[in-house]
Amino acid sequence: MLYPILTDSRALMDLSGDWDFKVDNGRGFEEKWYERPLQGGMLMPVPASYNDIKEDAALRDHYGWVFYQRRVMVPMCFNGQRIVLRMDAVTHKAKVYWNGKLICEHKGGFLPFEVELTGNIEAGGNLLTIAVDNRIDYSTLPVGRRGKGGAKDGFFAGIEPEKKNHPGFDFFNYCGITRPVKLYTTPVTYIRDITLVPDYEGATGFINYTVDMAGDDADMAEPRVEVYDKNGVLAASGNGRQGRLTIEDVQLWMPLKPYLYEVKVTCGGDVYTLPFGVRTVKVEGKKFLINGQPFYFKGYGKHEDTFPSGRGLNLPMNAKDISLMKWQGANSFRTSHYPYSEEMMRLCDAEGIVVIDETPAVGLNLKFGGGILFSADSTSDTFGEGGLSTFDHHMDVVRDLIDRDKNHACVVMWSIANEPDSDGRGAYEYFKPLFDLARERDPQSRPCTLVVMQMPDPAKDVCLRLADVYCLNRYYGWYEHGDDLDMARRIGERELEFWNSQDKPFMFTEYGADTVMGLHDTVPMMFTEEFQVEYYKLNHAIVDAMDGFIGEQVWNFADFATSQGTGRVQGNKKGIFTRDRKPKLAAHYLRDRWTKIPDFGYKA
Ligand code: GCB
Repeated sequence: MLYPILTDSRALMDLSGDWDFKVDNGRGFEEKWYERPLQGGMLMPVPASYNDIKEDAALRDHYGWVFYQRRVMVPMCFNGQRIVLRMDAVTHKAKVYWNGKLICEHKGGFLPFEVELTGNIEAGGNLLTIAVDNRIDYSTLPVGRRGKGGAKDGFFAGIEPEKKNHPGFDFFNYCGITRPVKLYTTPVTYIRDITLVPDYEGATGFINYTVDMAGDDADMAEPRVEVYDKNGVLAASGNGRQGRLTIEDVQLWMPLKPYLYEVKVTCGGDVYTLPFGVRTVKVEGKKFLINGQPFYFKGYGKHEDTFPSGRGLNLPMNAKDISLMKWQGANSFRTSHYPYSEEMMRLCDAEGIVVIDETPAVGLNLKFGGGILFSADSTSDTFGEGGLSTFDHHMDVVRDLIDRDKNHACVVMWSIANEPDSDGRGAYEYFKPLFDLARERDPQSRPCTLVVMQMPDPAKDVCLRLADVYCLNRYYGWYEHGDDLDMARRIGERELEFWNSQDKPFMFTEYGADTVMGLHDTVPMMFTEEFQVEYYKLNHAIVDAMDGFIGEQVWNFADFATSQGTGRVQGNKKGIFTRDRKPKLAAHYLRDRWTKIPDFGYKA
C-alpha cells in the first residue's frame, strides 16, 4: 500500500486536529451517534491515544468503544478524481461512518487501511465518525487475557470486578486514532502499488520494479519509471509494468550512511515518487550481511510511547530518539511490539537506521501465564483447542505489514512474533505457514525471525527450524539471579553456548534491568543506575566471546507506560533513557562501548 503523498497528480489533506469525542455509554450504536453531531462529548486531539489526555482514570482505563467525529469539507476541485480516506492506525478496531453510513471496518491497531469516497461527497461538508474499540482478547493481536473474575467462593464471593482489559503484554494498552487520518486523491486510472527490489554488481546498481495499475484504463496505461539521484540528475529510466533499471556508479544505502534515490513513476495521468535505497541483505552461515559485509546490530527494542500522546504519532520525539541513538553509536532498533508509523520508517530510511520490523503478535504465551504482572488464564495449550484463535488475523498482519514496508531500505528482517510459547504443542504448525507467507510475500526475500523468550527449552524451540536469525530476549542477572550476578553469568553462559553452537547467527533483541533514575549505590543493588551498568557489562563479557553473536539490542530505549502492578514503578523502568529522554548512567556506558564497536566486521 502506497504512503499518501502530494504529487503533480495527487492532492492530500491531513485531517489532524481536535475532533469531537465521546465515550460510548453502551448505547452509541443503538442511538446511532454516527448520524448526527455528537452531543455532550469533549474535544480530543487526532492523532493521539486518548488515555492520558484528560485527568480521568475512567477514560484512561476505558473498556470498549469510543466515538470520534468531525466535519470534512472536500474541495469541489476534487470532482472527477478518485477520493480516498486513509486511516494510518486506529487501535484496535474501527468502524468508519461517512454521512451516517458505515463505509468500512478494520481490525488491528497498527496498520493503515483506506476506503474510497468517490461519488459520496456532499457539498457544504460531510460528517465523518470513527468508532474505536480497544478490547483485546484471544483473537486480537496483541493478545488480551480473559480477566480473572471475582472469587467464586469464600468470604469475598460474589464481588465481581468491572470489565476491563487484561493485556497479555507489558505495555499500556493505549488506544484511539493514534496516527493521522488523511484524504487524498488520485486520477481514476491510478498507480495502485510499486514494488522495488534492489541489487548491485560491483559499481553497477539494479532496481527491479513492478508497477501495479488500477482503474478504468489500467490495461492501456504504460508506466514510465525514472530514478533520480540526490542532485536531481536522472540516473536510470525505463518503460513498462515490469523491468530492471541499471544505475551506473551506484551509491549504496549503508547503515548510518544512507543514500536514497528518488523513484518516480508516471502512468496515464498519475505520478508517484518514493525514496529508495539500493542495498542487499542476506544471512550467510553465522553472519548477517548488509551489502555483503557482516553487520553488527547495536541498539534497542523501542516503543511508540510518549506523554501525553501515548502511542500517538510524535514526530519531534521520533527525531530526538534517532538523534540520541546516533549520539550513542547505535545503528538499529526493533519495532517492538507492533508496526511503527510510516513516518518513522521513512525517517529510518533517511537517517540510515537499521530496523527489525515486527508484527503486533505479542502475548501468544498462555503457558507463561501472562508474565510478570498480567492476570491470565494459564494453559499449556496456547496453539491448541481452548487456546488462541489469532491465526487468521496473524496471517493478515504479516501480509499487510510486508505490503506496507516492503520497499524500505531500513527494514532488514521481519519479526513474526514476540515471545510466543515457541516450544509448545502446535507451535510449529502455527508458525510454519506464517513464515511461509512472509517469505513468499517479501519481494526482497529478507530474513525472518521469531523473537523468543527465556522460558522455552532451547533445544525444542521452533525458531531452530524456522528462523534465519535466533533473536533472544534474555534476562540473566535481572529476572533470574539479579541478586547473584556470578550465578547469572554462569547460567547465561551455559545457555548462550548452546545458541553459539548452532549454524545460524544469534543476537539479543532484549536484555535489561529496571532502573529508577536517581537511585544510586556503591555496590550493585537492583534498581540503581550502577546496577544497570554492571548488568550490561556482565552480559557483554559473555557474548563478546561468541563468534555467532551478531547484535545487541537493549531493552528498552526509554522507560515506558505499562499496566499497573507491583512489578512496575509508574511503568517499565528498563529504559536507558527516562521517558522524557534523559540519559541514565548506562546511556554513557553504552555510548562508550558502541562508539568503539564498528558497524561491520566486529565478529569477522
Ligand atoms: C519481555 C517482553 C517485553 C517486556 C520485557 C520486560 O520479555 O518482550 O515486552 O517489557 O520482557 O521488561 O519484562
